Amino acid sequence: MLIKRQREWELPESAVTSESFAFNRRAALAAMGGAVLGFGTIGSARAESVTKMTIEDPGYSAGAMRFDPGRPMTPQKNVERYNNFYEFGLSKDIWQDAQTLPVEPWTIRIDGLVEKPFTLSFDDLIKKVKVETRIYRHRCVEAWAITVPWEGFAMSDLVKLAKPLSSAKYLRFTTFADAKAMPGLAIPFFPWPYHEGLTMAEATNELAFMGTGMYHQPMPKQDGAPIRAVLPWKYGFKSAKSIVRIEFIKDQPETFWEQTSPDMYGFWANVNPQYPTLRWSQARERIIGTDETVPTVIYNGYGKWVASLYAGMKQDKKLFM
Ligand SMILES: Nc1nc2c(c(=O)[nH]1)N[C@H]1C(S)=C(S)[C@@H](COP(=O)(O)O)O[C@H]1N2
Ligand SMILES: [Mo]
Repeated sequence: MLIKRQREWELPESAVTSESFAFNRRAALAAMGGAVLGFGTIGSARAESVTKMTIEDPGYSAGAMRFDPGRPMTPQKNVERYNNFYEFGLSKDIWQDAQTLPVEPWTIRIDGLVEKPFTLSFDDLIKKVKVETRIYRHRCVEAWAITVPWEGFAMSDLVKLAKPLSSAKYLRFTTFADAKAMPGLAIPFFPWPYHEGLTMAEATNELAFMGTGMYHQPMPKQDGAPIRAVLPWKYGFKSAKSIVRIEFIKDQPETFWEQTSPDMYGFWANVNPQYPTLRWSQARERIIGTDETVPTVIYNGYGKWVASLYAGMKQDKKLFM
């Protein structure tokens, strides 16, 4: 059931001002030729040095490097202690609170326009797919970025298992929601549970991934245990965490963020530095774990794999917000 919500609501002031403040401060420092400071405002783990990723690193095969991120991996600790998971609150520092997420047993409901709706356990699902490592860049709409060695499987494997009917044109993902475990559900203006969507073509694109772990370990709760979407060419909010249901549907689903803030966050949300949000630029991104910002690239640099998905479409703001 949808709780009454405020359609004009945008990201909390704290989240946004921290971003614009960081950039302004950086620009000011650069202009003064000043020393580089860490952005100490949101958690200190971020200031740690970055691990240099090379193909020789133990455990990461050439396969994992198939989509060469071209950047060092973000230290594990930074990825695990700087999160967006609004079910646990609006701060980035929810990793401890998220430990109440009950992940065992975990079941996923597959329904809608499929041959036969079914529910399967996470443990059964993982036996039916080919688990691999992929190192991807992740670009949040708030203009920060991480590079993560995910473990998981191709989203297309899941689509195959689901046996969608030809009438299915979209997928709708729903996240676990239990007010007992998740204090954020008490924030009334959000249309809980968190829900997101993709076209079938997007979900079966080679890049679309279901994450079940990172850094050779099971997915931490705060990062979306036990299973989440990983869609590296889109803003991070498309990658729903802790998924409990996948519906195959005919019409484009309205997403959590479209319902919350339709002027800011759209269905497509493909990364593009040319389209600012209403409130901040998308031209650059801040690399978590460093004090660097770098230019943002269209489709987060994954255009080679995904640009063709949008070839017939109007290349306007809608596609990139
Ligand atoms: N269920 C759920 N999924 C979510 C979110 C959320 O608040 N709830 N935040 C999204 C956003 S905005 C981002 S940037 C990524 C963050 O993933 P990370 O914390 O593992 O880096 O998760 C996405 N998936
Ligand atoms: Mo995000």
